[in-house]
Amino acid sequence: MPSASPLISVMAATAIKAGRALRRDFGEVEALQVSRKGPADFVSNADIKSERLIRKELEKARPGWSFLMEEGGAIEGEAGRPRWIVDPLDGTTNFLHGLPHFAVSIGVEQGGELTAGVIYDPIKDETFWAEKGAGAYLNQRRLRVSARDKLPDALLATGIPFLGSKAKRHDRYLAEMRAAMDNTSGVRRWGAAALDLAYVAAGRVDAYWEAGLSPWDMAAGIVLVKEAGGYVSEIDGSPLRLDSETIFAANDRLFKPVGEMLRGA
Ligand code: LIP
Repeated sequence: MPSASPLISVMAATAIKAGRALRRDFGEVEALQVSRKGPADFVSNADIKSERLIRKELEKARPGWSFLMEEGGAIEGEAGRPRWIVDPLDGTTNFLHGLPHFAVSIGVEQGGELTAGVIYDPIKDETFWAEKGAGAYLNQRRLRVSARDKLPDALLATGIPFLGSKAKRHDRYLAEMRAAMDNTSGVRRWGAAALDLAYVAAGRVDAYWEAGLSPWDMAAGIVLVKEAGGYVSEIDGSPLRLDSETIFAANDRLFKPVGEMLRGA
């Protein structure tokens, strides 16, 4: 990897190891779709196994760091040390249904700031990574957000609220979606927020918005978008925090027009 720091190397090796295990389990899940019991227990097991593996590897590489993990929650390390923010399986619903689009996401927060992120897609074998000040990359290739600047050309990604969504804003969301339908070249819903953010960084989509995410869905992706030259905020334009209710990310040229479109909806 070009100019990958030792930290990124540890994160990437860990994400790839966990991702490969998930890919093996995914083969089982596909087979379980047709069984009467279904794959639900198997999938929550795969999720937990993935998190254990990640925790073990990261603890070995950087003893004393804190964790914030989807399954295990907050684990305090030594005071003043950085914190890992980990989603061991982002896109769980896709995984459960045998849809080959999911990822492992590992972010680092230091002194209240997100400083590094790795997102690994084990099906496409794509490692997205970024470190503050060092740029964003896909495998060996430097990433840059897209250069599109006109709303009618913009392709957006989103997360559609569903039963159990934390953010109760379905009507608001429908208005936003209507505005996107009226004004842009289309909207995609892939079902893995970490990859949606990685795709903004990679210029595959021009903007992304969703509500009701958790810190582990967003942490690594935020670093990727920023290091690829994009912007992130809440949908209402206020600064994004890890506990924000909404997220909006876009390339530098469309951040204003797409943001205004969503807010004006
Ligand atoms: C999921 C996200 C997805 C979102 C879901 C959930 P999980 O993460 O990737 O985009 O719509 O609400 O947050 O639960 O698979 O880690």
